[in-house]
Amino acid sequence: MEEVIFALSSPPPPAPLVLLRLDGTEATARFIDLMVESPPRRAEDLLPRIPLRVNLTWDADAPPTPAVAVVWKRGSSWTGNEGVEVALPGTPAILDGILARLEQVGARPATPGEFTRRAFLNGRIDLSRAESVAALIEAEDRTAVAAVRRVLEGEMARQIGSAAAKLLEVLAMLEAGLDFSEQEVESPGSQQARVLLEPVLADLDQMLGARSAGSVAGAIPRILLWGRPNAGKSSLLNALTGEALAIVDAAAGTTTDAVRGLLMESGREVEILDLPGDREAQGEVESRALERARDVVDADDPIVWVIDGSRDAAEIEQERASLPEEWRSRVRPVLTQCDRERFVDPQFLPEASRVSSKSGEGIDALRQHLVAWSARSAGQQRSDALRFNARQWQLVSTCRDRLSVAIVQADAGPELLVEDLKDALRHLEEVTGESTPEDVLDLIFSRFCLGK
Ligand SMILES: Nc1nc2c(ncn2[C@@H]2O[C@H](COP(=O)(O)OP(=O)(O)OP(=O)(O)O)[C@@H](O)[C@H]2O)c(=O)[nH]1
Ligand SMILES: [Mg+2]
Repeated sequence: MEEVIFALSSPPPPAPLVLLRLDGTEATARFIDLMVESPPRRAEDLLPRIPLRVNLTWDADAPPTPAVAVVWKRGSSWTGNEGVEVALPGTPAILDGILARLEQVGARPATPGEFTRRAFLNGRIDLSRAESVAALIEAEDRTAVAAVRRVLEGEMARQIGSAAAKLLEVLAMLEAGLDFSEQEVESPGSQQARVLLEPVLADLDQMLGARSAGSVAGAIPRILLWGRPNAGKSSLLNALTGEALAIVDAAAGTTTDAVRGLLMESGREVEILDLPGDREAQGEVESRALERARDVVDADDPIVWVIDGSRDAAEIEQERASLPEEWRSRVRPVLTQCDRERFVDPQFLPEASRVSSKSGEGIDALRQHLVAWSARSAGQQRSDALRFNARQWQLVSTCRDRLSVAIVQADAGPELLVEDLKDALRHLEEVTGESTPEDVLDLIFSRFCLGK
């Protein structure tokens, strides 16, 4: 039994016409209560989905108000509940009377987002779609609308769902192995689990890699740090974020996995990704790491080309010539280590920022530049990418990180692996609302406007 709620889901009156929505188990009966004097008086007279002209008489003394109503049976409305949509004149005095009458007969005003929440609870839409309803309302341009549409059409839910299903499959196998270890049910060994989990990790990386910045509320743009081994990329990440996120070492090839950081500047956030140095891979693990890094740079996020400015100008020139042609429009050179005695001539590469991660010189200015740059660079214009909002991005990214740890530690035994995987899965399921805690739902739906 769902309480009957109501709200105007059109811009506020005065207006020539407004749309009043009723939703809940006895929505039709409450609507009939608005028709004191005029037929039809019984719910059976209202045919579902067929627009019906009626006169609303909320008060015996007031003149009847002409309206057009559409009744939805349980299971066929947008929320999945019984519902009525009424188009009526948006005259404030009339509306006040009608809404007051609805309250008298036992309906109550909806809270912001309550219709969408009901649709979610009834399984009509997943959480990523529910959130995109809010994003659609806030969308500022056609690109944003196109991106939101793809989420509304369920693409995000499909991709997340498919990754979750694969994790669940591995979990089920591992758990069967644990439960029946005496009964000789074969449990996938760590090697096999790894083989099954690697593609899931790749899928998540791809989802995170395909994510682009945009004007959709909450989306975070991303910048990549790219360059030769030992250029000073990890040091730069640490200096820009003010945190010791990445390991720094004089040995070339220190960074083997992407390290994420968050830049914050005048209320805007940008994700910054430190990648392994560009080099010939030695060994299988390294070659996989480099392959993954190249996939990330092949997406169209802006790239900071980090250069050790103490190197020979001719060598740097050569490196520039070897950068892929397609990158040209999204590469920004940064000469680092400017505290060193030997440093390239100021005339050389004039468009490059000159910074030192060691002394901090130029770091604040670079941070400001990067945040401003990310807001107007290429990734922004794409409409074909899925866009995660900040909440979704954080969840998928955490899941990805947990999964990556799980894969590395797979040898430590199935019990630990099961725990890691469950943790990863929980984050993923929160994106679509499979396992979203009540207070998070409250927070999400409270961001909606009234009548949605
Ligand atoms: N003097 C000076 N040394 C720096 C600076 N930035 C980095 N270094 C040194 O350069 C070396 C390499 O730095 P990293 O930040 O690890 O370089 P990286 O590009 O991340 O290297 P890989 O991860 O191996 O590709 C370390 O010994 C750092 O201490 C700087 O601004 N000034
Ligand atoms: Mg590094």
